[in-house]
Amino acid sequence: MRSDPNLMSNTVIDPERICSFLNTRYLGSKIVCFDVTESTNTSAREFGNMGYPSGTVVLADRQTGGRGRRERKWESKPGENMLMSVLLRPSVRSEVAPRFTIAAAVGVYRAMVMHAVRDVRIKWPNDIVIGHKKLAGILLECSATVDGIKHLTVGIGLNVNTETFDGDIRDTAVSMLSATGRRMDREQVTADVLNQLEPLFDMCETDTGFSELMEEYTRASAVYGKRVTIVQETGTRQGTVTGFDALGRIEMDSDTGEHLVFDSGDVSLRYDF
Ligand code: BT5
Repeated sequence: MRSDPNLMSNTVIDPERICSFLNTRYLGSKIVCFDVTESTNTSAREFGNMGYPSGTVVLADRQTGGRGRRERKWESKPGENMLMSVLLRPSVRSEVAPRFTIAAAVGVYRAMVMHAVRDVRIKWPNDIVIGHKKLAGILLECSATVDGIKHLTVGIGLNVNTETFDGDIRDTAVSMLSATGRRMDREQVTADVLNQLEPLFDMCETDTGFSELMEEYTRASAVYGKRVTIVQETGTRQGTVTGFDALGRIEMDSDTGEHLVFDSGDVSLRYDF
């Protein structure tokens, strides 16, 4: 255990080094690192229930149960990537919680641009992609009561230094290293993402802030103006993406002439291009 009680780690990830790159007010005020945990999102949620402050960051070198949406798995080889969850206590209604996925996507996007990773786009709602390959995924989980949000967990898995991927994701995943040929400093990248995220999370708390954020999201979108298929449990709908609304939902003009709005919770999106 290190000397600063807010930086809890005796792991391969060095929180003091991450801190030395941070210029945030509250993100990373407490950093908890694990060599291994089931899922940083689960750990962050537990810390949330224990009263840890907004801005607590949980990092792991390896997850035994890393997850995506709807019971899907998040794969990551030890020592190579960023597995991070941020605990937030925003003062917003629970229906605007999906805004924080949008903010996280823009934060990762900006950090990739800073590191000169080319052709990075955001695939609504929660993927950062290069071409059709996935570089990062975001998993937002919300603990809410009837009174509103208790806390949010924003989980981000970013492929940093994986050279080659195996199994199901062999041909569909990409890393900063595989895209650029450059091995990256994982702690620096983590701090760069956090530095970008803080003002973007703040923007989610107001309608004007969020609409500004949405403009940047739309410019970075892989699907804006494109033909896509929305896949729901009840069937599929095809059309052209016309934008994203104040709750972070996707809007499209369907091939059958309807204007449709979809919530990220219910659907997946498939490229038609
Ligand atoms: C996501 O889900 O993309 C959200 C992933 C969030 C992971 C982070 S890691 C830190 C925190 N702790 C957690 O337990 N989770 C968060 P979804 O859209 O459902 O995509 C999942 C799909 O992405 C899988 O079914 C695979 O096809 C693919 N996938 C899994 N691992 C991948 C990887 N490393 N790179 C690219 N694609 C991957």
